[in-house]
Amino acid sequence: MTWSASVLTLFPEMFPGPLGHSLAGRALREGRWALDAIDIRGFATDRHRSVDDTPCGGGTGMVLRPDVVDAALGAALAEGPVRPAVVLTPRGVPLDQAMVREFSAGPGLVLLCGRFEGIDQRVIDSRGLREVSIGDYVLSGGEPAALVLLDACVRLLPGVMGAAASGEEESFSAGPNGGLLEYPHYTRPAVWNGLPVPPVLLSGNHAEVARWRREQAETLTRTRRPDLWARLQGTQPIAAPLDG
Ligand code: 6GU
Repeated sequence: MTWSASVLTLFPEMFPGPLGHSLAGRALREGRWALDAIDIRGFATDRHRSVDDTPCGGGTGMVLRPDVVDAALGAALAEGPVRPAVVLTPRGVPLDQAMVREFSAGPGLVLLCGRFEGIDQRVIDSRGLREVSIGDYVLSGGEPAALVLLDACVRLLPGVMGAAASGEEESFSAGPNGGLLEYPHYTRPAVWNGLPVPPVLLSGNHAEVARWRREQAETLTRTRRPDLWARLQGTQPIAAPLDG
């Protein structure tokens, strides 16, 4: 079975976008995954093709209508095998590599891209949609987040990455780098703009190289990502225990 993504959006022309290029694009053309961008507006029922309405309780902006979104979701979910349905929203659960591995190992995804101020919560709740965010900043819509999530999933599919990079040596994996941030990379020339490659990397001493890379990865993780470092140490970042 082909890993297949259906993306519900008001801007279907944004897809495949960057995923039509490079590794993901080649894999898409080779049929290693499939992408269907579905225009939510195609499920509008009134003569104005309206998809949104004013928020109950007042406030700025517009909210996507539950009837229109539900019809679009129903159409997407009826296709092929049962797939997890995700809504991309800044208030979602933060995306991480464990979630990416879970989605990539499944049959595919149905992705709902938020726009305007939001989506009527009743359709999210009644369809059991998983609310997912890609980080602590605000995008103007869920489309770039959907592209990010799909890229992360697709690169883990069999035959997509090739032999060059096995995916499991990089940051956030349980591979040889142990969930640390990646160490820095260098290539020739040995001196560039007066800047030398760290001599250990030219020493031919594989054990020394491995030790240096581990130290670099640990220092980077400790300084840039104290949250990750604390988790790897089996401790919590400076927060009071709930009890005791
Ligand atoms: Cl998933 N959507 C939007 N609109 N903004 C975000 C996001 C998602 N994740 C982080 N910021």
